[in-house]
Amino acid sequence: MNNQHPELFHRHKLNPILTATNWPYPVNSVLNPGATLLPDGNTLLLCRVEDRRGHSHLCAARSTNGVDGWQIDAQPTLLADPEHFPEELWGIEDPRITYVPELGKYAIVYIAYTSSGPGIALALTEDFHTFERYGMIMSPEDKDAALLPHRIDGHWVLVHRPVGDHGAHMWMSYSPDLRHWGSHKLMLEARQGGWWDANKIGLSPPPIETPQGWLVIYHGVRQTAAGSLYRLGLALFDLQTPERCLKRGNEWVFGPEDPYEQRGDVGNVVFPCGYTLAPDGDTLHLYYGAADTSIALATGSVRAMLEWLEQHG
Ligand code: BMA
Repeated sequence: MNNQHPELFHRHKLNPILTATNWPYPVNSVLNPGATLLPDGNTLLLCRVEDRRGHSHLCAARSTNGVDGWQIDAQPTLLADPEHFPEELWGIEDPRITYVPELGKYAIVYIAYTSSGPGIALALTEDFHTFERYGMIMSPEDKDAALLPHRIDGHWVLVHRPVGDHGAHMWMSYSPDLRHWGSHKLMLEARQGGWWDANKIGLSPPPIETPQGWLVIYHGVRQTAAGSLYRLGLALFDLQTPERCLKRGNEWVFGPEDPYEQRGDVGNVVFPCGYTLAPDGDTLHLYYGAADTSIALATGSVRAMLEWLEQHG
């Protein structure tokens, strides 16, 4: 480390843990994976895979330790289906996985790239082999979305990031049936001016439910003369009224520092879409896309993140 900041996340020494060369079929890049622990204890990553047309699909990789020995599906696991879902014309991207006990299923919230820009789509699955597609649930331009794992006051809750004339901020919307969404609430605004998270922010992995509140790892995008710089920050939200922000850190906690994060198809990007929580309930494995080219792993402690927010929030 070249500075004295307390580091909340520790990069795995095998990083990047997955690259295009690991894939069983020809691909350009692998990035931005959703993640979950399966009932057998294995880690499943649902990776965004970009082909040489520039279009993405999703492909599952499974590992017993969440680090190496990945078993990658021999074929794409979930392809865009523009014939039935014209909204998926230019591919599907950036999945966030939430296990929903009430349904006994995983909800996969992903980006459908339409001819009018990116919007948000939903699919449910029990096994990551067959999928129940709900199609698009938020129209463009909208990204960076995940479902909370249970209803609040009878309604499902979606975090998402619509883009408007006044910036790109995080919102929450509510639904009785996962299909019809309303009661939109502003959740967290991008800051302005010189801040690291000025003008454009978005959810990174799904919120983490803790006794203190929903712990949210979000990304901030800084525009510089050299291009965009994607970094991560922390915020905490009320358990019962999840759009209510309790604390927000002023400083970023993770950013592109290693060569595989700084160089690639889109340099200076760390972009997590998923995590797994170890059986100790504290050790977090954060899986992130590095420079839109490969997949990397960093570990952290939920307790340490909450303590950091106490001091820096
Ligand atoms: C965001 C998303 C991510 C991507 C990032 C950097 O807007 O498209 O998929 O990793 O830009 O290119």
